[in-house]
Amino acid sequence: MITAAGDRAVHFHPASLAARAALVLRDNDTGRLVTASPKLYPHMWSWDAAFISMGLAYLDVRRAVAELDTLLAAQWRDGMIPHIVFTQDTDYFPGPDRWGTDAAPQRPHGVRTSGICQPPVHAIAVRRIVEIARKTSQDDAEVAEAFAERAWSSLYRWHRWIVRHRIPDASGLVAIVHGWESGMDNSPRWDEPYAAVLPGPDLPPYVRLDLLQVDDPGERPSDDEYDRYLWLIEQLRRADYHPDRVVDTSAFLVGDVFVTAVFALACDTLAGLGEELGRNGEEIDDLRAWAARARAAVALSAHPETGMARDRDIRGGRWLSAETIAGFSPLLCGGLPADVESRLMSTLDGPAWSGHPDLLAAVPPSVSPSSPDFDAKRYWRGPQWPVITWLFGWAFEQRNWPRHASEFRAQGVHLVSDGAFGEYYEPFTGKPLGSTNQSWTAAVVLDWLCGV
Ligand code: 9WN
Repeated sequence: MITAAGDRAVHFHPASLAARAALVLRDNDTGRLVTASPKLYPHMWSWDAAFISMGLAYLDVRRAVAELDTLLAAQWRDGMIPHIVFTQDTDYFPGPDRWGTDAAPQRPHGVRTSGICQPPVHAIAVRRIVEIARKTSQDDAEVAEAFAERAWSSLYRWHRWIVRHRIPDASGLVAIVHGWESGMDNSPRWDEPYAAVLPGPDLPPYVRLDLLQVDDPGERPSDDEYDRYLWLIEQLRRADYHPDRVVDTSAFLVGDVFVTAVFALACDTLAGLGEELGRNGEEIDDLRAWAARARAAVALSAHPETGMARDRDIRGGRWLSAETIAGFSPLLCGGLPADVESRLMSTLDGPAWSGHPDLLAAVPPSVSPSSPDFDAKRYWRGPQWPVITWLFGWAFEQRNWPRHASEFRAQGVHLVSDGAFGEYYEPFTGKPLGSTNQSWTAAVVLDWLCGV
């Protein structure tokens, strides 16, 4: 097992950093799946698994494919890909009993899962695995293409589930029913909608286990936030995880611009893959139409001058405008007028974001240091997240902005060069926070360093 470095005086050479990243993935591999991290997250998370599989592809394409096969085997019968696939480990709360998904009629058989979802990045991972495999050998290319062929319909059903069940209002944004579905759990984006979530007196008691795994509870969400997270699970259980009943009854219902932008990217990516594989034209047309609608919804949410995208509190009937990384979602998927888009890119490069003079690495923090909501070490309220840097860099590549893509890659590598594979980083000191040896951090490091 590798021990975390995390000393900023230590800078690993790229080859040693890549070797350490490979060891992190190997150490976190249970055989059936790679856990999101060794202790804090001892299960499979949906969007982590997508990034992890991409990193695994540099080590062993068959193992990469097996990772996504494990995730897809847990797909619910209605098409939803659940946010956690549980192992037998009991050190994480809330575990499967608290989720109570065993009673949901559309749950998958033979595996226990949570009952919500996460950002739909999976098609992007499949695309990347195919690209990586094609550069390694004919045999790897065949394995990856055969996988893409068999995974395609599952991913199409996943995207169709989102369209059928999660675009509930005229904003056209993909809605989430729990902050965990955004992947950015305690972001200030959710402060207003969470203020309206009032845990009932019948919230069953619970004990947090996450705080046992971090050095400082100030790196994790507060107890007050946890009560709300748990109360929403209670509401989902009471709706039997029925997708429409959940949307009708959850106290939290927010159109998420980041998830919507990722959805637009993923629909286009899946459509492109489908064209290559000779898939049914109607399904490809659906994906293209869903991508166009999602892109338009993100653009429509944006402030007309700054281009900053805004989430929509659907329950509260208002736009939300916290200054977070999600505001830059239109740069992921496009759709803004050219002048507004270039203003938005200048803001991202500027002193309130990646160009802040005190940052150790010039990549955007999760919240602007000039925002009153900024907290340098608390989870999604300020720290820099390598995986988010990777996603923006990848999108910039797709959008044909190679200079930005390579700057994000170089600065991302600088951020993680201490070799600790932090879940997230304190932006001024570069201290690794949350979990170390976090699998998706190792995976994106492999892509940055070995990328084709
Ligand atoms: C809740 C696993 C996951 C990531 C999320 C991140 C965090 C879980 C938690 O860890 O969420 O799903 O317990 O805090 O916010 O993006 O997928 O790495």
